[in-house]
Order: sequence, then C-alpha cells, then structure tokens
Amino acid sequence: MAAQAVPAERLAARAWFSGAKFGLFIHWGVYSELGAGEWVMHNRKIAVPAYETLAATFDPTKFDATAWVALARRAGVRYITITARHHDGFSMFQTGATPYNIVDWTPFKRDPLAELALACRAAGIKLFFYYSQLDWHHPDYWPRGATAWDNGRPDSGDWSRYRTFMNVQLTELLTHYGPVGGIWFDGMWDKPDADWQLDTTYALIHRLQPAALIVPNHHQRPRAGEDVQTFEQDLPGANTAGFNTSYVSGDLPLETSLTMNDSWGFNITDTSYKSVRTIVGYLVRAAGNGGNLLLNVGPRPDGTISPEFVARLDSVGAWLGTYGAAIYDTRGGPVPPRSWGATTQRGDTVFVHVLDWPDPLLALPPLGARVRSAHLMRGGAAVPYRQSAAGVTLELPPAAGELDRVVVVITTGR
Ligand code: H79
Repeated sequence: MAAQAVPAERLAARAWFSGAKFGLFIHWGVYSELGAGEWVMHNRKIAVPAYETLAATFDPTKFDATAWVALARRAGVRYITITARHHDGFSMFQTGATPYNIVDWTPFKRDPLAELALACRAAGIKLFFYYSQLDWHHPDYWPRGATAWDNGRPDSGDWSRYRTFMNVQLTELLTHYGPVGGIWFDGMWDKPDADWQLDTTYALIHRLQPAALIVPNHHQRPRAGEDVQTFEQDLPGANTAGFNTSYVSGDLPLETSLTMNDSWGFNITDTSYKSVRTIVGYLVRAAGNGGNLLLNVGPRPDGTISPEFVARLDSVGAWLGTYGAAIYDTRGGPVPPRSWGATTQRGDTVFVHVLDWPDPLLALPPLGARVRSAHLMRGGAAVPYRQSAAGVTLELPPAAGELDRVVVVITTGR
C-alpha cells in the first residue's frame, strides 16, 4: 500500500503515536500464577490438560483497573498495551470463539480488558491489545512452528479454521471495548512462512476501526497495512537481542519494548531490575531515535503490581514531571544518539540530553541552524556555548547526581 493510500484517521493516529513517547506494557495471564514468566508452558513442557486445570484456578481478586491506570498516570505513560491473549492461548477477555477465556473458564468471571478500557478512557490513556498469533493450546494451530512440540497436542488441525478464529477474536476486540489504540501482534516469527493471510486480517482491523494502529512484532521489515515498527528489547537499529532487524523505517513511528527486569510475565525469582537511571536512559535514547519506549510490568496472579515495578514507574513519572517537555511531542533531534546521550527537538528548540559525559565541554556537530541561546532545563541557568562552522560546544555544569542534564538550545528556526 503506498503511503498516500493510508487514510487520514490512521495518519493522524500515527502522528499521535509518534508524539506519545512512553507506554506501559502489561503481561498478565494464567502463566502469572506460576511466577516463572510467560513462556512457562513451553519451557516446562506443560501438557494442555494440565495447563487448562491451572487456568481454571485463575482468580485475581485484587485486580483493580483504576489502580493500574492511576499508576500509569503517575508514571506519565500515554498508552497501555496489555496481553489480550499470549502464546499460551488463554483469552484474557470475554470471547465467543472459545470457552478458554477468563470469563467462562475461571472463578473470576470478570473481563479485565473491559474494566481497563473504561478506566483508560476516563484517564485519557489509549489502550492497545497485544494479540499472539502463535497459540500453544488451540487444536487448529497446525502445522506447528518452532515452539511447543511437547505439550501433548495431536499432530493435526485445520489452519484455515485457526485463521478464522483469530479474525473472530480480533473483531470482538475491536467492537466490544470502544475505540482502541491498536493491535500489537506477536508470535508470527514462530512460523514466518505460513499462510497467515495478513492482508485479510489487516483490512478487517482497518475497516472496524480506521484509526487503530497495527504494531507487528514479527522482527521483519514493515509490510503494507502496518503502522509502527516495534523493536523488542532493543533501540531501533540495535540488535543485542539477536532477532531484531537492523532496518529502521524512515516513515513509520518507532517503538522499543523493554522489560523492567529480565521477564515479561511475572517472575518471582527474577530480581534483575533495571535502575531508574537505566530506564530513563532508554526513554531518552528511544526519543532521540524518534521512537517510543513501551516499558513492561508483569503483574502478580492476584492482580497487584509488585513494589519494585511501582517504585520505578513512580520515579520515571517524577522525572518526566521535570523533563517531560524534552520528551513528549518531540522528534529525533539533529544529532543522532551518541554514547554520551541523545537529542530531541520541537520547533526551533533542540533538547540536548547529556546522560553520560564526565567533562565540562561537550562538542556537538552543527545543529543545522544558528544557536540563539542555551540554558539548563532544570533551574534555567544559562549554559555558555560557542559555535563555529564545525559545530557547537556547550559548557556543562557538574552532573551532581542528575540522571540527564538537559540543555535547552533555542535556534533561529528549524
Ligand atoms: O511477549 C513477550 C515475549 O513472550 C515474546 N515477545 C515479548 C514482547 C517473545 N517471546 N520470545 N521472543 C519474543 C523472542 C523470540 C525468539 C525467537 Fe525463536 C528466536 C524467535 C525465533 C528465534 C525460539 C526459537 C523461539 C522460536 C524459535
């Protein structure tokens, strides 16, 4: 699909997404009960009937959508992306396509996505649904792909029925919850060459909600109908995770999804939490790349969110309270991300984010416009500078523990 064929509603939604900069990812499901991450069914070769029994005990009585959204507001996120259905195949929403869902299969009997959708709408936060195309439970996910060969499923199934099942569920997600931000697809990498008929599914989504964005985590170059290029555990263009493409779209909004420890789903033994400094560094470097940060929490099986997650989200929110103007509604700045930090810009203002630089002088390449003034974002003190044809040198104050010394550089127009 050529760029001009993308309808105005979706272009506007893409522009909104580009400016949003910070989202909260939520991985929550039956797997949370075992406290060993969202891949536990595959990793421990749990048979389908055993996992079904586990699912029948899921009862998150302390789930409170308004509390989650209040936390999201304090953190300063503009959108939430939540697992509607992960690879384990369990639907965390009311669906007529299978009884294997939270309303019909569990004592909880509530639809958390409906409650979250209401709370998000009241708070002005957009809600996206994560939807796994890979399914370790559905009998029609056949032929299988790279994963879950040891769960006791029959070696048979009707692939076209599975595609229909997905389209029915996506129709429900796009018609029962009001306007949604979009669908975040994952798991296609399990069998990338299968006949997914993406065009049909994408057309269905765009017909049902013309402003809904399609965010595909297939680790490939973006295809027609897709709206965002998302990178898992990596900044755009980086590939420390080993499965991201080095190709970075020049016209689609970008996103980096990131775990706060080393797990997506609740993991009771994973205490490798990133520091607030590291998380702010990702947010700044993502913005410097022109992208968003989608920061993950894995709530507990009772529906509460661990204090380690809450504390970090509150700290990032407090940081954004001071520095948000250098992040929200910016685009990537004139200097591409560097080892010392990154730049963002809005109009004729360039924000120089100094994350890690030990010396008083920081030399930048030319900014593409003359500098008129420079001051510290926090406190407003003037920052001495020199400019020449070779670039701009800033004279920085000592860091004094600040995570990011943001220098506001006003130029003569960009
Ligand atoms: O939902 C979270 C993860 O459960 C899911 N995506 C995030 C957001 C995810 N699981 N695994 N991956 C992402 C990484 C995929 C790894 C792969 Fe492979 C390596 C896919 C292809 C090669 C291992 C081997 C899994 C399939 C084949």
